[in-house]
Amino acid sequence: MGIRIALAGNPNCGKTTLFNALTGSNQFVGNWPGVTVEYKEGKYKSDKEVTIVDLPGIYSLSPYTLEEVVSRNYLIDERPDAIINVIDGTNIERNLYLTTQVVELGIPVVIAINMMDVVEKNGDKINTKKLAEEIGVPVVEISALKNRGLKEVVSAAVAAGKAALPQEPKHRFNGSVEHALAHIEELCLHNISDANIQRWYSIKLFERDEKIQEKLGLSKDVIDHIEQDITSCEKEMDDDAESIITGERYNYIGTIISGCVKKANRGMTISD
Ligand code: BGO
Repeated sequence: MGIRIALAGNPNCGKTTLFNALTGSNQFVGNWPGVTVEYKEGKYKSDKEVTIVDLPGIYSLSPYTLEEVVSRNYLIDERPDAIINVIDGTNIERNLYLTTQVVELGIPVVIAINMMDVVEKNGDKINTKKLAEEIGVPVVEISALKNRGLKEVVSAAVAAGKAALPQEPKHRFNGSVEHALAHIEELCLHNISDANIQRWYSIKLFERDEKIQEKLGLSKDVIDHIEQDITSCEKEMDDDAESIITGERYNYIGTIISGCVKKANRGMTISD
């Protein structure tokens, strides 16, 4: 049985370089139905049972750009067997913002920290073991350009996909957000066919994502109920729902970075 692995990551993280290295000349390039965003699919050159899908480069799974909508629709509708979340190792902090969202989809994720050749040249240190523990998914160091770690990352993704055990995201929001999310799940998500994706949907509904309200076909009554949960949380936290979620993601990333990444001191030192 074939395995489908999607590559997801920020623009410029090296996704195209990785995709080309994995698929060689076995690629198909097209457009997503109805939109001009490019679509790339190819067979993994060392195992034709493995299909690699290159998703558009994105910073978030929000509904604000065409690329974001195409990528997230692919992930939630097509449900690949696993996701390789490609991260630019020289810019981990910014790249982890997408990671915090991708791990909520309930699809097995493997993080590929790319550009390790540059990270090492810069003298920076990334504690990948700790990073894997903190986020709750396997982490593999790679260099797409130097062909390093590529077999390892595909093997990890194939294993995760075959095991079909989506990792439970480690991150939890503030108590009052979690309370609202639990209410939202109970109200309208308990009977969707794939239970693993409930958390992601509940967060999107908390953020008042209209595309998701529509997709789930929620009645006005249900939307009004959800609105009560959101506004009471907003009052309690004195902020709007989207900013609450974004702020908490950045706080979480801050703690991960301070525990797992050590940048070499490249600042000027003044000596006598
Ligand atoms: C240019 N290591 C290094 N050192 N560079 C890498 C690696 C890696 O592991 N992986 C990718 N790159 P894309 P998206 C470039 O094109 O795959 C480089 O958007 C240049 N081009 O070669 O395009 C890669 O698909 C001139 O760099 O990313 C590319 O995710 C000077 O990262 C860039 C320097 O990779 C983005 C670099 C004319």
